[in-house]
Amino acid sequence: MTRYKTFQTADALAYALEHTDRFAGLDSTALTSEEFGDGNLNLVFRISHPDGASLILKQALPYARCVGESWPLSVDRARIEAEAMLIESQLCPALVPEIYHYDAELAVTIMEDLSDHQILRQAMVEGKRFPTLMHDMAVFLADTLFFTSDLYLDPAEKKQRVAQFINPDLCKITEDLFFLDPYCDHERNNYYPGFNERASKLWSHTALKAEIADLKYRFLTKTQSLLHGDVHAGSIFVREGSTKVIDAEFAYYGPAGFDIGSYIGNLLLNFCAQWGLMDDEDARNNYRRWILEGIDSFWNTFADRFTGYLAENTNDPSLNNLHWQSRLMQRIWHDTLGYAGAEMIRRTVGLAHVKDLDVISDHTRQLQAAGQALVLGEALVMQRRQLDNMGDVLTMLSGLVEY
Ligand code: SR1
Ligand code: MG
Repeated sequence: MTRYKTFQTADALAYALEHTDRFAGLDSTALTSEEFGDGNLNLVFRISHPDGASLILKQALPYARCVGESWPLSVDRARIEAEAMLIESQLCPALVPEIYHYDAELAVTIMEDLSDHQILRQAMVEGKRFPTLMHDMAVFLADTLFFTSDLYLDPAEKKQRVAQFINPDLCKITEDLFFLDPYCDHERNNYYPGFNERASKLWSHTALKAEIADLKYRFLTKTQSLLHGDVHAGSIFVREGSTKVIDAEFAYYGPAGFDIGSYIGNLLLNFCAQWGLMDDEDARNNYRRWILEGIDSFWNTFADRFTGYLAENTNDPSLNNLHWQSRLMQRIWHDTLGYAGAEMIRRTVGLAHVKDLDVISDHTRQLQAAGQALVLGEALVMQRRQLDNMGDVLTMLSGLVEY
């Protein structure tokens, strides 16, 4: 019989005290425990002592928190998250929180408290800039996507990893929310009043639906790399000089471009949302340029690093072929653009929105910003194979959105 039970704040505190030494030597009666998770799926507790020691205890619920018990979910996602984070922390220790303890049965992970950081989405809503963010994310994605793939791993080990990260429940969320709902009149869809006509155009856009089918099929079938699986701006903590990627519960083996595209799609969503977030036109255009230049430098750093790994660390002699490697980079690039576009579309009409657009107070501006996201998203999906480099993307973007 499983020991699983849903934690209350007192359970979380007692469990953390018993299973970590973070509070050793401190008066345990002074510890406090609060549940502050506002994400879609889990309970998240912060246990802290007035002297400054603290930790985060995350517990997976057996259902999707944002919907309720009518949407059951396996708590095996806690195992997947902890095991993926351990691999990520071996590959890029500075870019993920430290894990102190993990319990598969209780679906509990205890990790470093990142309260001195801020969630990237909120920071970008506030118009903040982080000089090392783009470099850090390029390193995180290049290293995790290369060193978990057949380009580096022994084929037998890689196949074992594919099995280790079979994640049907969480993949199903993405398969539905990303690739199905926005393209039909689904009851889960959620769009702003006045956006109905724009949303319904998606449902009959035959050519777009064919491209989305292509992206979904690759998501379903392409076991290229161990993905984080949910690299949106709410899964990244930032502070000056530090970036930490959290929430790897959607991890599975899939197309590398899905992670890269999710990240770029979220940056572009903020780019569009700034239309309604920042009143001062000069400040807004400046911030928008920072985002676009950031995406450019992010991709260049990613591509240089990944290409360097291909040259130096590809173990399979058949894959050690320069012509094929350059074709591979081109395919990852096209996937990246497609998944970035699909992320932008699903965040404007699907179930899970982004705060960037939701908090815009002027309704007209909100509709315009969401409209920009939809137009850009569609263009990225539809034109991805004709966009050879970031310069082409920026030219296309400046033809669609004024900045
Ligand atoms: C029901 S979960 C909704 C969304 O939240 C997660 O972070 C994923 O992005 C998912 O699509
Ligand atoms: Mg999450």
